[in-house]
Amino acid sequence: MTMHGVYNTKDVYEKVVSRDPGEKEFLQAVHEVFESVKVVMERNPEYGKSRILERIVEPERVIIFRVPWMDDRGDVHVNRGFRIQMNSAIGPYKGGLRFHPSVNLSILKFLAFEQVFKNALTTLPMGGGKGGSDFDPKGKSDAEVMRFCQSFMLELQKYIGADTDVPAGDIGVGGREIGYMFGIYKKVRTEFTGVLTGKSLNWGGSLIRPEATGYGSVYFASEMLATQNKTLEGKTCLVSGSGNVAQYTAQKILELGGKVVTLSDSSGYIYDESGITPEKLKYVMMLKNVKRGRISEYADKYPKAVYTPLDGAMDHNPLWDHKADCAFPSATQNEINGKDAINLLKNGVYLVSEGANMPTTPDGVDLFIDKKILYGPGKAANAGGVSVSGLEMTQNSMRLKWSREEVDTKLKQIMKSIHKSCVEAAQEYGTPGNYVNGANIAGFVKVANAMLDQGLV
Ligand code: NDP
Ligand code: 2IT
Repeated sequence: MTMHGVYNTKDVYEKVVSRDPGEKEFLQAVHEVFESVKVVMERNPEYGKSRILERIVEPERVIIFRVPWMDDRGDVHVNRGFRIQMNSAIGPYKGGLRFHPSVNLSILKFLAFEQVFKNALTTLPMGGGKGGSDFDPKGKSDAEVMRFCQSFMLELQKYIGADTDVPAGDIGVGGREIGYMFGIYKKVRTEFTGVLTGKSLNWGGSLIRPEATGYGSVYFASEMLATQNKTLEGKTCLVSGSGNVAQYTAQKILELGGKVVTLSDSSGYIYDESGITPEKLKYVMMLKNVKRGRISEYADKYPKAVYTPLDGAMDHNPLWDHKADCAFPSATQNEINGKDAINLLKNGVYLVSEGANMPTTPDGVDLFIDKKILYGPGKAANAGGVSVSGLEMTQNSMRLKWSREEVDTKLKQIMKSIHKSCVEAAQEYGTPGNYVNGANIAGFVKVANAMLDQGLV
C-alpha cells in the first residue's frame, strides 16, 4: 500500500471500515490512532512493508461464548461472554472485564485496542486485551452475581492464565466479581496464581490497586499542570461517574487541595457548590460500594446539593456546564460531545484528564487540541490502574507484598514517565504539547518495534 513511495494510512483505515462497518466505537479508536501515527509510518518504511497497521487492528484472537445462569427465582438467563486477545507483542494479554448491558464486540474491540497502547506506555511488560459480558449486575443479588461469575469463568478459564492472559476489573466488575471469578478459577484449575488482578488484599491483591486509576489520573493532571508551573491547590474540578475511578479521583484531588463539585451515575448528576468534603466522599463510597444505591441519594442527605436527572435524549450533558478549572471524565466512553467541550471551554476549563476510556468524542478532542488546553487522553491519563495491576502481577510472581508507600511511589514514577514519553514523542514528531499524538505515537512505536523483532506472527 505505497503511493509514490509513501505509505497510505487512509487506505488501510478504509479497509478496516469495509471489513467491520458497524463497529462504531472500534473505528473511532482506530481512526484517532491512525491520524496520530501517519507521520510515523511516513518516517519508518519498515512498518509499512511489514504491514504493522493491518496487523495491529486485527485481534490475535476473539473468544465469544454463551453464559447461562439461573436467577434467585429459578429462571434461566443467557448472556454473551467475550475476550478479545488483541496483541501480545510485549507481554501476556492484559486488560479488564466489563459487565454492562451495552457491551458488544465493537466496544470491547475499542477497549482492547486502546489497552495495547496504554499498556505499552506503562513501561511494564503487558500486551493488550479486554473482555466482559452484556450482563447487568445492577439490581442483582450477591448470589445471582456469583452464579453469573462462575458460569462466565468456567468457560473463560480455558483461554487465560498468569502467563497467557490476565483480566481485571472495569465497569461493573470490582472486588466482589473478581473474588467470585478467582474462586471458581482456582477450583477448576487447581492452582493459586496471579490470573486476575484487583484481588483482595488478604489473598494476593496489591495495596493501592483500588485507588490506582483515580490517583494516577490526578498525578497525570498534576504533571500537566506543572508544565505551566501550576498545581491543583484551590482548583475547582468537575468529576463524572461515582464508581471506582471517580471516587479515588475525587479523593486525590481533595488531598492535593482541590475542590470537587460534581459526581454522577447513569441516571443523573449532583452539583455541590460548597464542595464534596472527605466526609461526604466517605458517604458516597458507602452508598455506591456497600449499599449499591444511586447518586440521587446524595442530594437527599446533603440538601444544598442539586440533583439533575440525565435524559439520554439531551444533546449535551449539563454536568459539563459549570464554572471550573479542571475536568475529570470518569464514567464511560463518549460522555463529552462537541457541545459539552464548548461548554467546558466557555466555563473556563483548561485541563481535562481522562479517567474513563475514550470519554471525549472526536469533535470534542479536536476542540481541546485546537484551543491548546492541557488535555490528557485516557490511554495516558488512566494508565495508573493497569500499571498497578502490572505491579500486582510482579508481587504475585515474587510471592511477596510491597507496602502502600512503595506501590504509591512506583505509581507516581510510572505516571511521570508516561507524561514524559507523551511530551517527548509529541515534540519529536512535530506537535509539541499534543498529548493525543504523544500517547498514540509513543505506545505505537514500542509495540510496532516488538512486532518487527518477532517476525510475521
Ligand atoms: P464502575 O462500574 O466502578 O463505575 C462506573 C461509573 O460510571 C458509575 O458511576 C456508572 O453509573 C457510570 N456509568 C457507567 N456507564 C455509564 C453510561 N453508559 N452512562 C453514564 N454513566 C455511566 O467503573 P469504573 O469506575 O471502574 O470505570 C469508569 C471508567 O474508567 C470506564 O470508562 C472504564 O473503562 C475506565 N477505566 C477503569 C479502570 C479501572 O481500573 N477500573 C482503569 C482505566 C480506565 P451507574 O452506577 O449508573 O452504572
Ligand atoms: O481500562 C483499563 O485499563 C482497566 N480497566 C484496567 C485493566 C487492568 O488490567 O488493570
